Amino acid sequence: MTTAVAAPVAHIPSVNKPGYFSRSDLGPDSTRFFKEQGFLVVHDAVSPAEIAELKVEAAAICRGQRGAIKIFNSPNPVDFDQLVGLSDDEVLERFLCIHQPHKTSDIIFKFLAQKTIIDVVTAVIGPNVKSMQSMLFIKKAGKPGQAWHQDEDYIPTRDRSLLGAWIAIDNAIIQNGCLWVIPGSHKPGILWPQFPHKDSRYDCANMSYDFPYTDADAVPVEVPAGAIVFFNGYLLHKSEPNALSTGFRRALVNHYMSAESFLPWHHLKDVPVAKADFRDVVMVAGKDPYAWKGYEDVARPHVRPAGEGGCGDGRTDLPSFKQNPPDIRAKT
Ligand SMILES: O=C(O)CCC(=O)C(=O)O
Repeated sequence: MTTAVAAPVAHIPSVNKPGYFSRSDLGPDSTRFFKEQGFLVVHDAVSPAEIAELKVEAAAICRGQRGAIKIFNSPNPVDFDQLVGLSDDEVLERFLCIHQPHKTSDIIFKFLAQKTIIDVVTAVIGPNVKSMQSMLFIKKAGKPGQAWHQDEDYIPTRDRSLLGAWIAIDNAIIQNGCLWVIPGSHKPGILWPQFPHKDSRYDCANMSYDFPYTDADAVPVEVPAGAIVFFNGYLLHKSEPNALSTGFRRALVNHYMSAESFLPWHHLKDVPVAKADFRDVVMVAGKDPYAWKGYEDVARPHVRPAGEGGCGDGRTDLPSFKQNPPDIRAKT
């Protein structure tokens, strides 16, 4: 069983804060808010029983009870034998984030089509929606956050329809590393440059820079367990480290896009870029206009590199990076 102490909720904003809605208030106002600001919070979107189910499932996945998990950029899978005899908390502590858990867990798969998520994605994306990614963040006390980035840096759509649904499994507050967003930063539709930072507050994912906003424009998105934060794929967002001394800040993040758009992700050799369309996707609403192409089952769960022990890819600081910019075509 998981015994960690929950983060305090006392000052988490109520539904009265701009952008915070209850399930029953979803409608034109919440859709308009999302389109203008690029994010939206829905309180009580996931029941306490479902949250309890997710916590148990997270531990089972991290114990290897749902199948193999690969290590990013390594031929070796996670060695689950080393975890035998440890408590759930001790097992969970080993992981920052597992990508694609829906490929191995029926419970996580079910959450791709969670009711509130379907209500919101069909309102803001359109009637035909597919999902291509899930991520299970565990983020125990002391683990790093993620530097400023835009999700379309990683998952390109052709119509800017990418949307993340961030399900809070624990209360997420500033101290344990909640999300931060820059409201409205999705609107220009520009992907800002990135570099492989060496800032130990953040994991190995690249950091965006030279965007026309400052930290003063950022707002923390503190939410209680059971809330879902929805955010646009062009929205600049980050999370800080979990600075509490105990406990976890778990979240399940699913990504969605319009089924009308090709998904030029994981480009295949010999396929012209204009035809690239990753087909390991799950339809969650409406019809798939490309169903005739069929579906693939190629993505596998893998752990994300946290940066502890180094990222192994020439980490740098921004001034040095700018002095020695990479070839523009390879620029990250
Ligand atoms: O949950 C976090 O700490 C970061 C999540 C995030 O940045 C993302 O899902 O794109």
